[in-house]
Amino acid sequence: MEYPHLKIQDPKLYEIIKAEEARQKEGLELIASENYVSPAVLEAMGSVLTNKYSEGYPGKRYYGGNRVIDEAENLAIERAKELFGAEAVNVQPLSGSPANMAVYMALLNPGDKVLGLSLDQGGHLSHGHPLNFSGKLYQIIPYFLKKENELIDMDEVEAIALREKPKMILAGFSAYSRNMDWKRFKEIADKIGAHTFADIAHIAGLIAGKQLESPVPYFDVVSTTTHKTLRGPRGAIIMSREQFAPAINKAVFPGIQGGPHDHINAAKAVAFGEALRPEFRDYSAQIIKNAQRLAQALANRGFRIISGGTDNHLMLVDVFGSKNITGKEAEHVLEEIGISINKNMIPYDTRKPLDPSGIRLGTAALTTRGMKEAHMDTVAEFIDAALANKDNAAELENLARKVKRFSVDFPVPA
Ligand code: DSN
Repeated sequence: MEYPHLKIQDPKLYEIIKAEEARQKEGLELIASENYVSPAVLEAMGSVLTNKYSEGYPGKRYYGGNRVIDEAENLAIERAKELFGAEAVNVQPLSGSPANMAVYMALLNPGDKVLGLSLDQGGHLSHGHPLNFSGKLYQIIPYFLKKENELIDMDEVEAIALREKPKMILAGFSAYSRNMDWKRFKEIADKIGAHTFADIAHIAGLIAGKQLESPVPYFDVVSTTTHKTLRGPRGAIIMSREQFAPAINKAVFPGIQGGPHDHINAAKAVAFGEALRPEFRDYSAQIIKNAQRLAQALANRGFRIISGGTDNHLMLVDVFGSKNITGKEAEHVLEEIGISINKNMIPYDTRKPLDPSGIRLGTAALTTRGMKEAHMDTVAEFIDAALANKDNAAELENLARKVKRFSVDFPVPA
């Protein structure tokens, strides 16, 4: 991409951006929460809509001059409703954690009990980690995966829910590779009169692309970030039943946020428009096919995949148990050869979060670049070879050259 003004006015930052462009082009992005947006999304993000202040909501703003901004925000809302079949949508959350904070504020009082998947088993900081607002302000009752099969144990969720009677049941994850039983979560919540809140940040694109079941028909509230499999700008939205919309809106503004980022909300509208196109279904189907092939290719090379495989775009790999290399070491070695991944705790990990037993891999970004199943075999080969040669600098250099040659054949949208 060209940045003619930056190049002249701020060459230092221009060089930094160009270096990041090169890194993205010449390497393989396997961080499960990342993706590459389209040039149209980038253009909306770089538009003059960033110049506006528009506290409030369409038709009810605290500043003048918002006629055009209202149109952009309404477009984003209408497209999100159509995409997910939601009754009401708030498109203003700046990111996933503030979106989730707004949901807590709308549905609960401080001190209320919430049932959420434990972070070290695939949950998220905002689902109740002790250092996060969620764990500090609310009483979090964690549920865990079944040790034998590393799956959410819905009977255990039900037993805990009946015993603890939480005010809200939270279903969602940042590192779980299997389908969610949304309907069963709702049935459990109904037995105790609890609210249902789904965080679909990781799989929103796969739901929008009609590849995975949606919680929207069952749940009270559903949040998602917009930049992962959904392939939009960094940000989030909150979908809800109409009855919860006033409380959600109040919690987002003035509860947590001030002026919305109108350029980002416009870019969300662009991304939702893209996801409404039929080809987005093919894209999301390909993400899953690629993830399943990558998991299989790694398993064939002796890596243990948590729960034995994946139903979505991501997988957790027990590199310590499989190859005696820690997640931290694996992240470092793979970065040396141009592959970005993140270290990750595996269920019932005996190691620590900053040097855990696992790594997390996702295929949304590589699929955006046009990769198919056969390419996943090559990616698995690179990963395996790098970890096997972690102390062999010459071989790592050789692999880095191969990764670069392979990567540049798959253009990054820009
Ligand atoms: N940081 C995101 C992820 O990697 O899953 C979640 O917030």
